[in-house]
Amino acid sequence: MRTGGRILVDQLELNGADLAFCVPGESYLPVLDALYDSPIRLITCRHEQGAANAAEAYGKLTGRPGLCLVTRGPGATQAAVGVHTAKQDSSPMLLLVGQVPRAFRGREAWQELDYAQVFGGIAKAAWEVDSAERIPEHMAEAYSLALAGRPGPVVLALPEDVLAEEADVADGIRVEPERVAPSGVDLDRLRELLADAERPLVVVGEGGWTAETSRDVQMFCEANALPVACAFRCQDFVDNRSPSYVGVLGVAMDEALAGRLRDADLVLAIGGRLGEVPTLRYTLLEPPDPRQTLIHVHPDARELGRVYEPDLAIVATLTEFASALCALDPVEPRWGEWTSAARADYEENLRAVPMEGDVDLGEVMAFLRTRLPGDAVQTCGAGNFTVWAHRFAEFTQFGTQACPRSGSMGYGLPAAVAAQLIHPERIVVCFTGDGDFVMSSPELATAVQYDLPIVVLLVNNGMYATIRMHQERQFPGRVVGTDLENPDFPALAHAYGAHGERVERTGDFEAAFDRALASGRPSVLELPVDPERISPRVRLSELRERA
Ligand SMILES: Cc1ncc(C[n+]2csc(CCOP(=O)(O)OP(=O)(O)O)c2C)c(N)n1
Ligand SMILES: [Mg+2]
Repeated sequence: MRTGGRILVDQLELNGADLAFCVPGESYLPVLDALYDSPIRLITCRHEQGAANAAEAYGKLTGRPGLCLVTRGPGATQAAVGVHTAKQDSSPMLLLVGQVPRAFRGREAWQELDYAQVFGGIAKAAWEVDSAERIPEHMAEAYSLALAGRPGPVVLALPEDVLAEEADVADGIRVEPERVAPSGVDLDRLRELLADAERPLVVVGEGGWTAETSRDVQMFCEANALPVACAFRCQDFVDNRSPSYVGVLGVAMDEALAGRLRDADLVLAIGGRLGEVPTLRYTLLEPPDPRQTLIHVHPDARELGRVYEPDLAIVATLTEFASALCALDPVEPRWGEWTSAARADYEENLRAVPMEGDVDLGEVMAFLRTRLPGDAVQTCGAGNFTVWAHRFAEFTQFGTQACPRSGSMGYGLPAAVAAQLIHPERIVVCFTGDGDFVMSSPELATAVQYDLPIVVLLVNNGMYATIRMHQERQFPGRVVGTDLENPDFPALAHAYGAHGERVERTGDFEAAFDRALASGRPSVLELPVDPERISPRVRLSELRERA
């Protein structure tokens, strides 16, 4: 006989879980108690937003569901932001929520929510477990759904009496997602379409990417001299040093790359949803029937034809598809110049225009490109600082970028906590802004508590610059709601027990970065920047003049 809490934790263990993120609640004490003597490491966060974002990042970096445990009502709603990111980003995740006892259900008991209804729109699935006996069955289904097709978040509500009751039931099994290979007919057609192309572009995106997928897609692109671009925040999907790599279809997209997607005559999308960001608000590729010949490969049939009608839709697991691609006879490329021009534009775009002010983010990024080892993990939240962090970074291996494709602020710090727990031996750098950081700064306490020497690079421009930029474009000079009066960030870091410094000049960054690493503690390096340089290509004063 085992309690429901124990049965649940046993299912997590047999599915290979090694980390779980929580804010505790009395609604799921039997689960906590079972974790007391489990090999799963329980990380206590300071806000459910942090716990959920950390779990999301775990799913993104490992491909196995990230685990987040929270209490009912307020705990679950605070965790919602991480569930939303897992959905938008296609990351596997399980949110386990305490629930009122079965006998109180439907009375709007204390902190009671109908989870199927609340999370119905943002999770892949959400339901309530009805008895301890059926926990193995429910958990197998939850793992299977989180991993199948397009990975995503699953929410399970656990009534407290279900967790406390005892049952005599056998364990489930470790869930492995179905692997689906592309058909020979589809591959033949793909090769034919490619042979007819003159300006092809491969676009890689989320949906079950792995290191093998990276290797195989790169091999295929290089063998066929094909240019390959990454969707927003999928920059670690292809080695950026490859002659085939041509850049990222992200926010503040390079115009030359945007032009290449617009002018391509064939787009081979491997994973991804060709969403609003990589298509520049659906303009580079126009729904429903784009000018470009579209081959869309996705593990989930429901994503194919949802926004764009592909000329060839291939349902396949990305790893199987990529390995099949490698086995295709290369096509004699007619697009050699098109690819090398795109590559040259990418390299040109890596060069930063000097910035006003004493701290130049372009130079900081140029230093990090040479200083960070290939396995260093980079995280971020949302803000204009990410435009520098993305444009001037170079990724060489899969699983090194944990950034929210959902564009959610507050993600970077908890994601760095997760990354450093998964990879204790690696350097983990969190890029954040003055607005972004404060949204999840309590997780600095988590980093201190678990001895995680993450390095936080905090770009301080005294405002929510992204919104200010849009505001100045549409309502010039009418600044409202976007100014920030900030805490003393190094002092705040010290108060948490972290290392903290303000880096006043570009030339001081290198030594400060080394001191941060040498401190062996979580570090916050504040980079005060001139608000005039609101984005790598945009000056605040020019925005006003133009308006
Ligand atoms: C959770 C959340 N709330 C609000 C926004 C809207 N938003 C996007 S960027 C941004 C400003 C970020 O400010 P900061 O971190 O200082 O970065 P900056 O743009 O100044 O570089 C805001 C408010 C968002 N993306 N996510
Ligand atoms: Mg800011």
